[in-house]
Amino acid sequence: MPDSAVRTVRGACPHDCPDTCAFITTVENGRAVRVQGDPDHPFTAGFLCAKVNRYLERTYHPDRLLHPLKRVGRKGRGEFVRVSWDEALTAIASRLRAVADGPHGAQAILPYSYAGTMGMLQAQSMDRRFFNALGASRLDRTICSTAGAWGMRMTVGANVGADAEGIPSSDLVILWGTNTLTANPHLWPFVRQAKDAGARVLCIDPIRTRTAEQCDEWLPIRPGTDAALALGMMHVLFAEGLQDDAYLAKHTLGADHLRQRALEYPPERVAALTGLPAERIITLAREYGRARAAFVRINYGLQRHGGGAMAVRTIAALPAITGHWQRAGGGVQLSTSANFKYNTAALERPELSREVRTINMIRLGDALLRPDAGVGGPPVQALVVYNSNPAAVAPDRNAVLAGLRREDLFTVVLEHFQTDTADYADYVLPATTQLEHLDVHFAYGHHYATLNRPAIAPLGECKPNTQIFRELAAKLGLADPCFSDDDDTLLRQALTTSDPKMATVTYEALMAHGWVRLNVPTPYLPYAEGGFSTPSGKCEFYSARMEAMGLDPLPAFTPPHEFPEVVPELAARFPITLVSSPRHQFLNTTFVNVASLRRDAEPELTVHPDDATPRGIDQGTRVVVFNDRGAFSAVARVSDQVRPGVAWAPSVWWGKLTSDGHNANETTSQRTTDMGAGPVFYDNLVEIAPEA
Ligand SMILES: Nc1nc2c(c(=O)[nH]1)N[C@H]1C(S)=C(S)[C@@H](COP(=O)(O)OP(=O)(O)OC[C@H]3O[C@@H](n4cnc5c(=O)[nH]c(N)nc54)[C@H](O)[C@@H]3O)O[C@H]1N2
Ligand SMILES: Nc1nc2c(c(=O)[nH]1)N[C@H]1C(S)=C(S)[C@@H](COP(=O)(O)OP(=O)(O)OC[C@H]3O[C@@H](n4cnc5c(=O)[nH]c(N)nc54)[C@H](O)[C@@H]3O)O[C@H]1N2
Ligand SMILES: [Mo]
Repeated sequence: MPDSAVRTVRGACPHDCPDTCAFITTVENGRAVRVQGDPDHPFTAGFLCAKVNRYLERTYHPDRLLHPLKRVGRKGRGEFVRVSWDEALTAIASRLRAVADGPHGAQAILPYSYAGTMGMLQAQSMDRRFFNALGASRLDRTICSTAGAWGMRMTVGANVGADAEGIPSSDLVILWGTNTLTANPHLWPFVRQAKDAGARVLCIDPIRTRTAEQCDEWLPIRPGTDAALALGMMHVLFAEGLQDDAYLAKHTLGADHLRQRALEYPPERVAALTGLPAERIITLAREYGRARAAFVRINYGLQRHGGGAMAVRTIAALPAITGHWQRAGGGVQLSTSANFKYNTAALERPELSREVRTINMIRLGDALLRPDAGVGGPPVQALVVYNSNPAAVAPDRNAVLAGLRREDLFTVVLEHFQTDTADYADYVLPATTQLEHLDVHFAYGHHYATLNRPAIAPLGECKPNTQIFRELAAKLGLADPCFSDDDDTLLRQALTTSDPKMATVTYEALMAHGWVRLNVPTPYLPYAEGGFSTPSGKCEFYSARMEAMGLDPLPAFTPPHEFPEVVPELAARFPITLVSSPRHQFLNTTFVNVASLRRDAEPELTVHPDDATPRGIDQGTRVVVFNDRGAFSAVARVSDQVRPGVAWAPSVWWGKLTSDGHNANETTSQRTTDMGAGPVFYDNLVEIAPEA
């Protein structure tokens, strides 16, 4: 096709979001001129979010990295010179080889990646092969969802929940620990349909988010107390006979134990823990128990606390008590991701690997600085970062930056932009964006697989991650023929699966339509007739697996690490719980450098008047937010949009784009959740003071 022709290309939004939109790019004279949501896609419904509407501004941003760079200044200063691909790859390969052949072996090399793109090819194929064959340390990719995924697994067997396309049939929708309009906006049209048909919509969140504003009611819960609320609801459900005895008898394990446990959570006790009135806890339970099909949308916000896995496990038990799983629009959804069974073994080739140690990505600070602090194994001497910006997103940022500053650490960063992390690199390699490479996507908020075809040629000298790792493998002499597979071959390998839910997801269907629904009914009712994938095949109120792990086998309230009642001395010094959840216009740290989305804004902190007044904080006061781990500054907004004792710092800022160079992760800790070793970003006590 001549380059002058106007054409449209089907793609997939690559970002870490439940919605995984199907988009259509218009290309004119080789340049992308428009991206729009696919109007035919049942979930995308023809619209894109505030951020991805700016995808072209990001793609053609004047700061896009277009050539390999080599560091010339001190680490962190961001001083680089342009080098050729051959020079960069030769130097990287020889340094990685030297580390691998050194006293600590290849385990001294650590890959660091997350979901900057969620594509099966650009996020988990050639890169994994490369590090497997090298014998590098493994990375436990915990930074977002592992606590909740474990919680779901323990109760229902897998991270598989109710289908959002059933929501229009719901008569009660509970948005629980999720800011839908910001983090999952394509769910909203389904919620609207339910609302228009008479459903009540509730939001349970310590912050009156833009989502809470649109709901019938906001329940301002204390952070980290959701399990207590769910147990309080169970107390009332059982006490008032609102349970579904037939479903309980047929499809659950440990119902009698659970009923006993719920007796320990009378509304008065739950009110003291959650900060919600006892009367409201009772009426919430009644609303839930009397609903025909209540849809509970939990998301990852509520599991970023010490007891996050238990909280998800406990909430996930609710629809089995009331039998709501049996009806369209009923149930709990954390994710749909486990329904997608791409052939990850074919993509990643785990058999190329040997026994190596695993490092939890949220302990990056300790891994780089204090290997003795429980990380274990040899020191990290080389770090290869892609699809992630750990210098801004990882907790305990002071430790992370001190680690990245180590002169003996060799750091390579594959990026679109000169991020906080790229400033610490020895070599920066320019990567392609979604408009420039091939990929295929799963989703975690719906049931459609999506193909992404390249719409434009790579800008400058950019290369796809797959190609960069292919070339590095060649430079290192990794001989396995799998390193010659091209991206089309990888795509075909991803699809070689006999899983029945994937039967519709064929190469031909993707090429012809761009996206395809998994082989499941609409709406998909995963547990209507039981079929739980737990060891017992039942919904496990009682979990022998948790008992074997030394945990409470029954749902329980597990307080946050930094819960004032548990750590009164700490709370006396740092009385405010800081929630640093996403700013509407940012996607983690992606888009923070896009001018039309940042709009010269500065980091903000929303504080309740009860907390602001005694501290002499007014609207617009510049404040410092601090604890023993670190500090960052922000401009105060005084508002009852947060409950007293809670402050909100919309995130995640690039340190280098703030006035003091810091962000909220200066204050967050490297502690982990009860299961899944996940992060505890919102389990974070701080103090706030006007800046001196
Ligand atoms: N615009 C935008 N969209 C995004 C993202 C983004 O950065 N920007 N990030 C994406 C990613 S990676 C993820 S994981 C998802 C996250 O999306 P969500 O799962 O919705 O998570 P968060 O936005 O982290 O938190 C949601 C809400 O939980 C509340 N919350 C905090 N602690 C508690 C608690 O203990 N209990 C309850 N009930 N509520 C609590 C917060 O106040 C917040 O309003 O969104 C994705 N979508
Ligand atoms: N305080 C606080 N911290 C948080 C959170 C929070 O709510 N509060 N959220 C947490 C959560 S939920 C998550 S998921 C993590 C997310 O943390 P990250 O996964 O690190 O996400 P991003 O900050 O979006 O950084 C992704 C980077 O990948 C790059 N990238 C995108 N596509 C490609 C590609 O194809 N190739 C290459 N080489 N690079 C690419 C982007 O340019 C971007 O710089 O952050 C966590 N950190
Ligand atoms: Mo996330």
